[in-house]
Parts: sequence; structure tokens; C-alpha cells
Amino acid sequence: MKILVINGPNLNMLGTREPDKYGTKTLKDIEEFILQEAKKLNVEIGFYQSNIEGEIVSKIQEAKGNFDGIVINPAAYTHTSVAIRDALLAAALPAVEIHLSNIHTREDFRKISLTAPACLGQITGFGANSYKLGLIAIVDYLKSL
Ligand code: CA2
Repeated sequence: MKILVINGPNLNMLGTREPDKYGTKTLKDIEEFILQEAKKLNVEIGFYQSNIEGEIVSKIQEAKGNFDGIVINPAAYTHTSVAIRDALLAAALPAVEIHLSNIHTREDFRKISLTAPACLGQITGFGANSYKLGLIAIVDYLKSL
């Protein structure tokens, strides 16, 4: 089983600023943390991060046939991107949306996710553990098919 983990804009800056909101781990730290869980679950992981909406759309399109599922933190595009939502729907791959912070306790504009309706569900507010929980959720779902 192969899972693609996608991270959106500015998440390459993790660990450098706003630790109160997003924690002190870098993206590399989080990727290592995900790999530890992937090993336990016996699944392969592909990682992708981009600050560019169209690149994320292309990666989701390419994922069809190459991956079994997607764990995605669309970051700020969560709240704006019809293009990423459409790509997730078109790929028709099971996906779980995750967030480090709890988007429902923040500014009103963050409470709306355009991308979550294209996913099986959303995990939000557990810091780096959101990625681990997202991975467990997608693997559990795929094993149930
Ligand atoms: O909580 C999350 O995971 C978010 O997806 C993070 C996004 C934010 O726009 C979403 O509303 C919620 C922001 C990621 C920015 O990450 C930074 C990390 C370090 C320094 C600056 C930004």
C-alpha cells in the first residue's frame, strides 16, 4: 500500500516561526515521524510539498495509479482552492485532510474548508500527531475495502 503525503504553502517553514500555532518540529522532523508510523503499519510513503497551487493539482492528478490514498494538509489553500478540491474529486483517490492547528477555533475564514468535502474526513488540532492520525485513518479505510 502506498500513501502520498502532500503539504501545501509555507509548511516548508515549519519550526522556524509561529511555534505557538504550529509547533517546533520542522517538516523534515514530521516526515521522519510519519515514516516511523508507516513502518509500523507496513505502508510506503511518498512526500510532496509545494507553495504553488497548480503544482499540487498536478501532483494529485499524477497520484492516480501510483498511490492508493492521500493524506493532505492543503495549508492556506484549504480555505480558497476550488482547484485542489476538484483535483481530489477527479482523482477519486481516498484522502484525509489534516491540520496541525484546530482550524475551527481560529479566525472565521479558517473555519471553512473547500477541500474537506473532497476527503473522507478531516483531522485538525493535534499538531504533528494529526499526520499520524491521518495516516492511521487512511490505512484503516483502505484495509476495510
Ligand atoms: O494548521 C494547519 O495545519 C494549517 O493548515 C496551517 C496553515 C494555515 O493557513 C491553515 O489555516 C491551517 C499555515 C501553514 C503555515 O506554516 C508556517 C509555518 C512556519 C512559519 C510560517 C508559516
